[in-house]
Amino acid sequence: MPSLLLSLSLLALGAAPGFCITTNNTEVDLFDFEKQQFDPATVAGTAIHFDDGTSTNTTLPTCKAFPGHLDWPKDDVWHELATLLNGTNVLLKPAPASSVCHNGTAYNNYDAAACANITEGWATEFVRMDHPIEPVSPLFEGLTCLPPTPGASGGCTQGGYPVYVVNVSTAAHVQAAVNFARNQNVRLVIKNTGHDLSGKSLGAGSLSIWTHGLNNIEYVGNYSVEGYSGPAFKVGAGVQAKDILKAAADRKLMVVTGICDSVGIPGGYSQGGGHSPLSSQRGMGADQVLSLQVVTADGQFRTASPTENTDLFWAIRGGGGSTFGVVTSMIIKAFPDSTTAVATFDWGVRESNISLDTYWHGTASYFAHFANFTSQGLSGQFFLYPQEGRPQGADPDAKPRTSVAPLFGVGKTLPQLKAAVQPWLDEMQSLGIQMNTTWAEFPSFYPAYYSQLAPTSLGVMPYNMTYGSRLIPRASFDRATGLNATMAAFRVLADQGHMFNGFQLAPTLETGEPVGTDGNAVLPAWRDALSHTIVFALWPEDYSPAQQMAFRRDFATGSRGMELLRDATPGSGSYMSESDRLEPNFQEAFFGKNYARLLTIKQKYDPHGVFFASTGVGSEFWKVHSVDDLPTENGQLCRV
Ligand SMILES: Cc1cc2nc3c(=O)[nH]c(=O)nc-3n(C[C@H](O)[C@H](O)[C@H](O)COP(=O)(O)OP(=O)(O)OC[C@H]3O[C@@H](n4cnc5c(N)ncnc54)[C@H](O)[C@@H]3O)c2cc1C
Ligand SMILES: *[C@@H]1O[C@H](CO)[C@@H](O)[C@H](O)[C@H]1NC(C)=O
Ligand SMILES: *[C@@H]1O[C@H](CO)[C@@H](O)[C@H](O)[C@H]1NC(C)=O
Ligand SMILES: *[C@@H]1O[C@H](CO)[C@@H](O)[C@H](O)[C@H]1NC(C)=O
Ligand SMILES: *[C@@H]1O[C@H](CO)[C@@H](O)[C@H](O)[C@H]1NC(C)=O
Ligand SMILES: *[C@@H]1O[C@H](CO)[C@@H](O)[C@H](O)[C@H]1NC(C)=O
Ligand SMILES: *[C@@H]1O[C@H](CO)[C@@H](O)[C@H](O)[C@H]1NC(C)=O
Ligand SMILES: *[C@@H]1O[C@H](CO)[C@@H](O)[C@H](O)[C@H]1NC(C)=O
Ligand SMILES: *[C@@H]1O[C@H](CO)[C@@H](O)[C@H](O)[C@H]1NC(C)=O
Ligand SMILES: *[C@@H]1O[C@H](CO)[C@@H](O)[C@H](O)[C@H]1NC(C)=O
Ligand SMILES: *[C@@H]1O[C@H](CO)[C@@H](O)[C@H](O)[C@H]1NC(C)=O
Ligand SMILES: *[C@@H]1O[C@H](CO)[C@@H](O)[C@H](O)[C@H]1NC(C)=O
Ligand SMILES: CC(=O)N[C@H]1CO[C@H](CO)[C@@H](O)[C@@H]1O
Repeated sequence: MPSLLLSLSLLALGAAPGFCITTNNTEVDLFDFEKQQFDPATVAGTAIHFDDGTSTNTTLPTCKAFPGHLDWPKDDVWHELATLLNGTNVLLKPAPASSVCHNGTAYNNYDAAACANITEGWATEFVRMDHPIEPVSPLFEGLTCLPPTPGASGGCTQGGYPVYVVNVSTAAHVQAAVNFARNQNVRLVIKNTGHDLSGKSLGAGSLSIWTHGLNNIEYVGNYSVEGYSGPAFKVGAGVQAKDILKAAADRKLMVVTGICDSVGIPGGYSQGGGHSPLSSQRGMGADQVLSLQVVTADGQFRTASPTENTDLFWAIRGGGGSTFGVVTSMIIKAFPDSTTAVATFDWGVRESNISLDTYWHGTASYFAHFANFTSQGLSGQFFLYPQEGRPQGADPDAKPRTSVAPLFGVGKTLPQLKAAVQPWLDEMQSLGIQMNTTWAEFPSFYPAYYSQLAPTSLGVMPYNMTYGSRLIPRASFDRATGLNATMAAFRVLADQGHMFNGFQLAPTLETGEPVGTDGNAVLPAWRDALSHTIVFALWPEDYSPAQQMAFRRDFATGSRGMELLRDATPGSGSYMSESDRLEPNFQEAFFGKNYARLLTIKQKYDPHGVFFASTGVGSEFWKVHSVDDLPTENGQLCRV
């Protein structure tokens, strides 16, 4: 019987799916912290009662409650919440970190030594990563409480920071916060690491759910579900890239994370998309998710998977954070570790002693090879500096430089990586461009990653900087079609002094293989992209709010700003997690053809608008009435 022999030999090789120990989401236990849930019956009649859908009042309040207004919950109601949360250090009322730098404020906590510490550490991670409310982008808070550095205004107020924080350590805490915010009409935000580049982990007059403490990681062995069979990890909502990279490396595995090791994986990263040095081989962060647990706006703790709450499962994987619910954990794919080669390349007008035109021919040559590089599984990061040391404003003497830092050849030896890029190196040589180049090979991915990407240094974004991004599709880097137009656009932007930080990757559906019958909600433009390119623009520090807005609008939509890249990439989009809050037609740019379906799912699971994220799904129905009309979270949230 040949067929039996065949299957026996396959089993002997361990190749038959399902033969080795496999699990699926019905077999993976919840984390202990997820088993601690509120029973709706026990909290009926309290401030955190569940939404049983029986309310007959269809008139929704126009605005969220606001401190100082009559509708803001009284102290005894907050006290009731604290009691129901049943623990010390659960309901917090945190002051901004820099409040210690300001004498005579309502916080009354001026402390010169503590201020010196905050001031010194301000640009590093330590101030904000373990802080309940400090964000990576203070600009979107409203800059109401800064350490005494140039550009800082005096005084200190709560501004766009949340007022209360639930420091969650159980699913019950999450349920309580969601129910309380819904019942009391209080604005709800979620902070994980605070990396969001549009201030979406902030909100004036809000209650914040702080997920940083949910850092459990469990290896669940071989996981099997239609569309995936292989190793997997279950990760709590607070797990950061550095934690899971290490846990995976310890098991000779790799996982998809970004280039910054402090970004939270199940938070904004996996929910907004998630690009990675592994993306040309394994797709997006959202493609890794096999199943997840989430507390929805009605307070219910749910599983979303290919077989349960499938619409929610589709939407959360790419539809954006703080929109459909609070994720408490995800099960994500892992892959066998492999030899990894890395390289860096630098060339510049001054450094390589070449003409400006030669520089741009070389830079065009680099982009023209992205299709070939990514088809060989290479991913990379590049920087285009308009002029070293003087990034601000137009400069006729600009001496641009490009730095590829690094190019990853995951699964490649050094000779293989060299061979993969040799045609491009030959072209650079024939153009007469001398580059500084480094090469290295590592036995596994983890040391290769850290050889290039330092444990994160970037702790705070400059306050005088705006940015926008664009996904560059294949045709726009193809010499036969759009490359000239793309390079012309790049050049006009660089000539104005704008710096670029871009990524080379091809996270196609075939590489990502998301589970579920209809894939996931990742912006479709990602699937045809060869690059996600971010462009940064700095305004003079003494600009008034009106001047800032004029500058930012001009960059976002003026004819010499990001419009140039939109014109060079017709039909493409922009990565919501590293984007401009002023992006025009954000629904199309960040969600593409998925928008209508995402909005339907949003309205199904969150009919009362408990969750809100600026530029998120459904955000067009709301407006933050910010101080100075700047695009910040420093103001009351109202329906429009
Ligand atoms: C220095 C730096 C480097 C970066 N590098 C990369 C990169 O290489 N690749 C990449 O793709 N992106 C990168 N990003 C962007 C990053 O992915 C986004 O900022 C992402 O939103 C961060 O998610 P977070 O959960 O860590 O951050 P947060 O700011 O805490 O949260 C981001 C958003 O998700 C929501 N959210 C958080 N947790 C949950 C939850 N459990 N349930 C529901 N909603 C939640 C928040 O409310 C907020 O709207 C980088 C950002 C920075 C600042
Ligand atoms: C998972 O599957 C692989 C390949 O089928 C096998 O080598 C490995 O031992 C399995 N691991 C576990 C924990 O079952
Ligand atoms: C219905 O809700 C609105 C908005 O919150 C409120 O003003 C009104 O009093 C409510 N009506 C009833 C009958 O409760
Ligand atoms: C409150 O916490 C205490 C101590 O952790 C625990 O014994 C008790 O059961 C908790 N009560 C409720 C209602 O969760
Ligand atoms: C948040 O909760 C955790 C777990 O209970 C606790 O260890 C930590 O100290 C709390 N953080 C703050 C700032 O209170
Ligand atoms: C803080 O302000 C108070 C009142 O204005 C003043 O008396 C005190 O000297 C100030 N402290 C410092 C350290 O400046
Ligand atoms: C600030 O204080 C923290 C904790 O107290 C400490 O770990 C850190 O090193 C200090 N930083 C500086 C710059 O002094
Ligand atoms: C998951 O495992 C359960 C229990 O073994 C089984 O009944 C179910 O069919 C499996 N589901 C999938 C999608 O494999
Ligand atoms: C290479 O590095 C050297 C030393 O840092 C520097 O002087 C030179 O300008 C660099 N050349 C290029 C092309 O980057
Ligand atoms: C730079 O190039 C020019 C002409 O190509 C040459 O004359 C000059 O010597 C070079 N300078 C250096 C420092 O190499
Ligand atoms: C990439 O370029 C090399 C060298 O020109 C070529 O041999 C290879 O076929 C190309 N690969 C793809 C997928 O185009
Ligand atoms: C792009 O520009 C080059 C020279 O600048 C020209 O030879 C080529 O034909 C152009 N390609 C297209 C598709 O227009
Ligand atoms: C106030 C502020 O953030 N200023 C920054 C403006 O941008 C430059 C260039 O990144 C920074 O060096 C300044 O700190």
